[in-house]
Amino acid sequence: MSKHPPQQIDAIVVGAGFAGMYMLHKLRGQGLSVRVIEAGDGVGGTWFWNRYPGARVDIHSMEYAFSFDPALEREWRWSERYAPQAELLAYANHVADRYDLRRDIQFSTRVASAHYDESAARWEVAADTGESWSARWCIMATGCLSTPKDLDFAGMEDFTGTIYKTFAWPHEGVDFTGQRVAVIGTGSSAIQSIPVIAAQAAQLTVYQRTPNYSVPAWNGPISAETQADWDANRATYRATARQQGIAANVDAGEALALETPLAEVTAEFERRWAIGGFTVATGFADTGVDLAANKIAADFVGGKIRGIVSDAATAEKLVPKSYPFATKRLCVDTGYYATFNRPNVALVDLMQTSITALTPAGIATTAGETPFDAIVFATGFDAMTGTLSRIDIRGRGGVPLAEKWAHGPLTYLGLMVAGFPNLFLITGPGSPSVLTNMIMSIEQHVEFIADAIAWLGERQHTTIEASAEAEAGWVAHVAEIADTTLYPLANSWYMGANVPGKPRVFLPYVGGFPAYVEACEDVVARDYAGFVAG
Ligand code: N01
Repeated sequence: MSKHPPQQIDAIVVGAGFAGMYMLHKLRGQGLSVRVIEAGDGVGGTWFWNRYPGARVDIHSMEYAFSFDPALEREWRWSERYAPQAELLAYANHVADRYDLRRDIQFSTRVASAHYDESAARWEVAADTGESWSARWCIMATGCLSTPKDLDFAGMEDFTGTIYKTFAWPHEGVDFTGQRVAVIGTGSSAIQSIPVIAAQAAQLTVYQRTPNYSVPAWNGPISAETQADWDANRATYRATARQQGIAANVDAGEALALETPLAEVTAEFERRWAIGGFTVATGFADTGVDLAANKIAADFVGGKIRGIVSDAATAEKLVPKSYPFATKRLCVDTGYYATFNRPNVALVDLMQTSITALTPAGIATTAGETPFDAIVFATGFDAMTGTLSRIDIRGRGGVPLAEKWAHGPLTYLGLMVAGFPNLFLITGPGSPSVLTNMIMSIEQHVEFIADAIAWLGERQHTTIEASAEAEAGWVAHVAEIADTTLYPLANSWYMGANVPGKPRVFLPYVGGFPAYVEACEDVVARDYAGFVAG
């Protein structure tokens, strides 16, 4: 319980990543008093925490930047096609400075609870520091991948070397020179860090449970011509990106692979492989919805892996076979597969041997024990719901959000939850979020929320809430669309399948960014249809 009376404010925002920073800027611009509460001691969210070697964005940097202020866009210069973590964090700090955000952000403070007081129509929010706030609006800008999965390996405390976690990397960096290093996991974090660690360590052993599809980034400096082209055509690129959903260059093809001669399909995949990034997955409209079409893409990428990795047995282990192409998050890499050609790199297939425990010296599997100086966990996140379910959030009647979401998240547009008035989620489950350029989705959500609050203010309303019917309709729609795709066939974090006991529900909205924006605009045009204002 708080020792002091709660601080009275208009809006509390949880998290000072890109979502929380822009939310603060917008609401302050509308004259509201706002407090942002952030667990870390700096801004940047994802890019504050994930400082592992090789960490970088996998959407083009110029698109992975705010678009709300043309002056901000003009003055910031990215050095590489895919900016490294340090530069992304510098950008976040630049935004915080430029808009004087820090004076309303409280760092090193973790929100523990948020309870709705029905009689006052306010949120009572308490932090682990003992402080508390009372706010009309409570906005969760907590990120989609911000709570790591619990590490459940036996003997964690027995290991006498050093344990590192990609999602909580030491700020001073790590020098692996001369060390025997293990990496557990082969998701995006591992796939980015493995080539960099391999170049430094004496020996690197990768423990892979499920191989991932990865496509080349072809990262490099941004040329003067590219920069000039972007500067001249910024508005067009931004508009194209909003249509494509992910990024301007994904160039979503409308042709069906199954109705196109195989030689043409292969040529198109080759063309896209040479461009790199997500464009490899978006060439044909049936790749994500038809198993036979998907197999063509899978065979193409499998062929690339076999072509890059010299040892046939290792290549075979690296080729995914248990799920359709791109139904687990596609990775974008720099030299990942080629890293397995290095003499100091070994691959352990956890489908053939499993980890039994960490030992004082290293890792024991059913095949024996291997000594290590360091073990890197790149084991992923309790995605999209993990952070929200760890905060004690209670709505009308004291109902806990975790209880309401026991069988999977229920939201209207991924923005609000019935029974939780004035609580907004930025890029929440049921919104496109992780299937898009996150910055683009963040801007759209922040602007929706700010506009809704302004609209309510103009009408002297003090509350807004999703109706139970609208919520049920949206949840059914999200599930229905997911079922038209191949996504549910993979044991992915999109499905909650990476966390034992988590309900198996497709978490983001897969209908596409343009369709989602249209749905939001339609709701607004119909005076916030599906929401109840009071
Ligand atoms: O996490 P992941 P991540 N024993 O869940 C394995 C974004 N991101 O941090 O697949 C053995 O993808 C697990 O195996 P399996 C991006 O959206 C973006 O890498 O469950 N292995 C898997 O291989 C991404 O998708 C960027 O069988 C275990 C790995 O650990 C998301 O964040 C960069 C295990 C976890 O992979 C998460 O990526 C980085 C166990 N007990 C991340 N538990 C960019 O923008 C888990 N694994 C570039």
